[in-house]
Amino acid sequence: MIKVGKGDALIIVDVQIDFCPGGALPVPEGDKIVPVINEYIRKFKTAGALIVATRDWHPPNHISFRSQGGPWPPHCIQGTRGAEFHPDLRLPEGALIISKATDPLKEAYSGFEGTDLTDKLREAGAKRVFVGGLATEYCVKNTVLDAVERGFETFLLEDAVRGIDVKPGDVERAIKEMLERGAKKITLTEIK
Ligand code: VGL
Ligand code: ZN
Repeated sequence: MIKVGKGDALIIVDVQIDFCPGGALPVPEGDKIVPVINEYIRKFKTAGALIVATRDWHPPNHISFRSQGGPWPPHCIQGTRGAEFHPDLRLPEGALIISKATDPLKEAYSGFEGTDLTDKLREAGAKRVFVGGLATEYCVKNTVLDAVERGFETFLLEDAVRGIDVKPGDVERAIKEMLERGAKKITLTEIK
């Protein structure tokens, strides 16, 4: 069991309408993690931990879009409905929202890239971070690896992530890589 408290941060990655079924870049079963994440939120909130939600927040001409030669259909365009958090996600008051990949010329899968997330976590006194969300092998993976690199003890929320698996095996390989690099995996029942 792990007892959460101050000094911990929950990082919810890109639980947005466009990444859920029916959205512009749907992650299969992406919406299934929402009730699980809500339970994590409840536990972390009760424990006085910091709660962070990242969001993919692209300009309409973002470099990752096919129209610009990138790999993805247009998604999570700033101010559109698809860029909103999933309507059932219960982000508490005081949650820190981190917008990323806002530069038209730069892809940024990690919540740390081009944002002040590191400073915000340090200011809050966070030593451990717990990361879940969408998609496992893109934004979750890059956020987890950056957290490890920055010296945070980093946990992957195994039951609160889903991936795209563009190539079958991508998700499995991503999880393996995160664990090899020092992240640990954990599920809701192990959290007190
Ligand atoms: C993501 C693909 C493109 C993600 C963002 O949030 O994992 N994936 N943009
Ligand atoms: Zn994106």
